[in-house]
Amino acid sequence: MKKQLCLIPLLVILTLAACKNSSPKQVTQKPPNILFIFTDDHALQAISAYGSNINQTPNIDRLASEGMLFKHCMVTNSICGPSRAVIQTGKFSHLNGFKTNEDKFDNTQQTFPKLMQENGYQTAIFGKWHLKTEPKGYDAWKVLPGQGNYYNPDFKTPEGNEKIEGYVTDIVTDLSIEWLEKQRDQDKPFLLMSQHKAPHRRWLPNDKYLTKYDDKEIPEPATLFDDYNTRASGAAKQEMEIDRHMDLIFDNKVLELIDSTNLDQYPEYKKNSYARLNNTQKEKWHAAYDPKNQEFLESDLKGEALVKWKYQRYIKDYLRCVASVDENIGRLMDYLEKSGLAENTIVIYSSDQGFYLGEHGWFDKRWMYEESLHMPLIVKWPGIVQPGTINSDLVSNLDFAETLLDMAQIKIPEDMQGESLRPILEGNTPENWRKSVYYHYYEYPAVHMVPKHYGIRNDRYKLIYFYETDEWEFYDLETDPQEINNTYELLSNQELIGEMKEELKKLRQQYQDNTGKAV
Ligand code: SGN
Ligand code: CA
Repeated sequence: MKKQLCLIPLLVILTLAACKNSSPKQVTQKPPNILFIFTDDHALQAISAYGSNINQTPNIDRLASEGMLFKHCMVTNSICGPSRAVIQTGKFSHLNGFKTNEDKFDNTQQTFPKLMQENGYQTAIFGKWHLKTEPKGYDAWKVLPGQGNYYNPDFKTPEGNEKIEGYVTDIVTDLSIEWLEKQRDQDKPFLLMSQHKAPHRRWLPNDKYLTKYDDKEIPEPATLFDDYNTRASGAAKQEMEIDRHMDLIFDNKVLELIDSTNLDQYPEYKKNSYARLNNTQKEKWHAAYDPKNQEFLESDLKGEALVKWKYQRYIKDYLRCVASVDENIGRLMDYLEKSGLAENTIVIYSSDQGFYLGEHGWFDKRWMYEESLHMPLIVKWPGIVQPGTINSDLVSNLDFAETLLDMAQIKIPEDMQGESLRPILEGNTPENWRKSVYYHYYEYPAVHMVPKHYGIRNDRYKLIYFYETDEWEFYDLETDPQEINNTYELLSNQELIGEMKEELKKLRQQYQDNTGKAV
């Protein structure tokens, strides 16, 4: 108790003296707890609160009805490790040093959990981390090595490795609840980051959901058979098509196709995915997939019909993984209610980037197009956020570190590059709020072969520069929300494009990005 009493006056002073955006009137009596629930590759198109036409997420919707849903939260670099590094540091990839999944996070640098820890918060992280070096700034942590596994996963802990039997989404929640209930210091406010592997590729659902949607046909996206006609050259050269690159064995789980001719191609799958299941889990797996696979093999599908089948198998497994996420968000919210913590706990839901659920014929992310640029962001803040609000401002994962520090009434360092979302959460978007976001993707050549690019998006238009081939794309999101008409060459767009190039130059300067070719 004593420690907490000391913390409050200190936080008040810090708030009055130095917060970038907040006003002193909002200082609460007790610093709030923060529960940050984060997933991997969860697209807005699969969340009913975002208007999904293919999925129901009752618990995420419940969170949205109690908080604020951000329609336009955008990632600065649509890939896992880089998105997480931006969140930790509040700085773009070129400054935090983690530009691609191949990089290693410099864990000696300033991060928001370290600052929270130094300012009296108790901090913990469980689940997916993906920054390679050990988590720093956390009083407690158990993280998945690399991508982690869905079934019976291993965890890295300060005490060494630990294998936990069960399904990863349930386990991450179990670890989170256990820490809240039994391990944390009850006298301190907390930051708990509960970070899921799901619904990352290769989409292994919990055994209880293996037959969910079996009796349904999931609607296809309008651009499943995109021909990439108007685009720069990269779109046709990528390797993320359901048609050509989604693997019937790896991804679609037709294990019957493994035979002596291809056995060597699948050792990793055998080792890390299906092979990790215990006998009971395998039995359920076979009971669910074998009959469906038989039917598929007998139908001998080709061409478009095969793509349609692969899409159904893919999307159903993806949504089954999301079902576990939604269920576990409900479990955590119930726990907060039951324990009396809900009243002073901010709950945030987000995911490292968006994902293609068949749009443009794709799975995966990386591009600056809408589906992978957007991240879900929902914030419940009792007493501050008006329940059930929808916000349309342009916000970003670049803002998370500053927002969380501001929520905790901790001074925001000058060198962070985002903005605190606190005024927006209070219902007062500042007049000078950003009018455009800046994006830069670097991982090429690499898996899925998406070329390097940077660009700018405002509330209506998007300009993308594939600088290694010197190609541009320009989209009007109002008249072409699916981004199928690149109108960069159109004469009538030239003035607007010129203005956006100027703005792009300014943003690169403002954010100190000298990487890639100049505009
Ligand atoms: C793995 C996946 C890719 C995925 C990257 C990055 N292949 O390599 O499909 O793009 O991770 O994902 S898999 O065969 O292992 O599933 S990220 O979310 O971690 O950035
Ligand atoms: Ca991801």
